[in-house]
Amino acid sequence: MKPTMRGVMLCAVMVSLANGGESGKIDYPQELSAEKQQTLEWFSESRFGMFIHWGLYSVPAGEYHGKKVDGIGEWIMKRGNIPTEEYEQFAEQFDPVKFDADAWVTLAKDAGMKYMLITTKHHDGFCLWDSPTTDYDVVDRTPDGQDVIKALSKACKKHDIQLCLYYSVLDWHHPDVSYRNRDAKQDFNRYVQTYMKPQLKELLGGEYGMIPMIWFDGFWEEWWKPEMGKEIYDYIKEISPSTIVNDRISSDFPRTIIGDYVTPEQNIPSVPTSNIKVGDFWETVLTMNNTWGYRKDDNSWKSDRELIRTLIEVASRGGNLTLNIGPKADGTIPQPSVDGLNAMGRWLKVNGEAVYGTSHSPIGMMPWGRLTTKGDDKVFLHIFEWPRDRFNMRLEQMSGRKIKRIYLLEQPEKSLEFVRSGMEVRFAVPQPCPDPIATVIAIEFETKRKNK
Ligand code: H79
Repeated sequence: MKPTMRGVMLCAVMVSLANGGESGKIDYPQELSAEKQQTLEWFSESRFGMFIHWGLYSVPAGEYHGKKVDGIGEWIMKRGNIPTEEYEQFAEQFDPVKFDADAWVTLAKDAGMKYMLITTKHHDGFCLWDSPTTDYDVVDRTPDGQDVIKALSKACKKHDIQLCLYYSVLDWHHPDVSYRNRDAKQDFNRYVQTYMKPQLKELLGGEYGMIPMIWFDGFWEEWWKPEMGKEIYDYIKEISPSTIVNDRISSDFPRTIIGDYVTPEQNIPSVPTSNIKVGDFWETVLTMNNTWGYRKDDNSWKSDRELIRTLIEVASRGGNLTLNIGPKADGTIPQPSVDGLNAMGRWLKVNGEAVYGTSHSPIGMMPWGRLTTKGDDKVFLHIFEWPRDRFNMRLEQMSGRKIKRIYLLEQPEKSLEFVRSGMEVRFAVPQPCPDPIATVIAIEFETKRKNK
């Protein structure tokens, strides 16, 4: 599916991740099944979801033996060079007495999110579900012993949120692939056949409900070969035909794209919006501060304005935003994350129509804000710079059709008067600015099929 196009886009935005294997491209023409098409449609309409990084790294929270370990919190095992036996002991302190799956899901729902994406197993190899393939999991090793994925799958079902799963290919704990014991006894293929595949079956086979998307990460180690990526992609098609798979399953990423959607990290694709072809699905994953897994010293929280405008930016380019929280080991969520999400939820309650199920801007970015469209009869203007009196805009490339109505999403019953001359439309806006973060104006056109 347009691998060249995707390759170009990713090279532009993900240079930091560009470290594929040495092997050549594998030709992998993709025919998307009807089931996958349907999931991709759901994915694209949803626009906004929650990422959750939770695991043993939440215990040290950025500090080891009283000393800071720099970098993203979930990498502390490697960056802090913590011996495996010592790292394993964090499990005894992973005691989420305040974990409330319903509360997490409700937080996502109130923020206007449609899905939740959680780390079932991050690079450290610790599993958040009761896996029969290992005892290095939350049920077998922690005091509370609760299957986190099961609890979340129940809560998600109850609140109509889709549960999606993150899975790290690389594993610092598994003896067959861990960088800690590179020796002749290591058997990469044994890990794939007897560990990774059974685990994916446990996760996607039905126990946790239908999982619409799986999000692989940790594709860059030498031992992970393009054939293995293809094998896993095909395997998922077999065990869960509706589940869409992200691009990072390919070890040659981003040069070879296997997968159904593209996942830029900490970055919104910066190519002109007109270069993103409709039908290419992507999702920007983003932190609310500077870490994925909880770090007690990271207080660089994004403002409400930055969060809301980022969501608009992403939607105006036709993508999804999956925004991360890093809960603490006791199951609580840092308050600044909760506050930011609530602010987004309040904005979406008024303006959600201009985000969910929309398409990218027909005219790129404007100095005053961003645009989204819905169907062929609605354009939404997300205004960042509120005009002092009148708003002038050229409608070229949008619609030559008659304007039916112009109104603010926060006051939909009140039409704004407008004057149209040729391709230009002019209208007065109320003062003061209703929402300095972003006020949305809807322009509704006459539909083509009008029987009058
Ligand atoms: O889970 C979060 C991060 O832990 C994970 N992805 C998000 C969602 C992530 N880990 N690393 N990165 C993202 C950045 C990757 C950096 C890399 Fe490299 C540069 C991979 C290959 C080259 C660092 C240097 C790791 C290997 C060499």
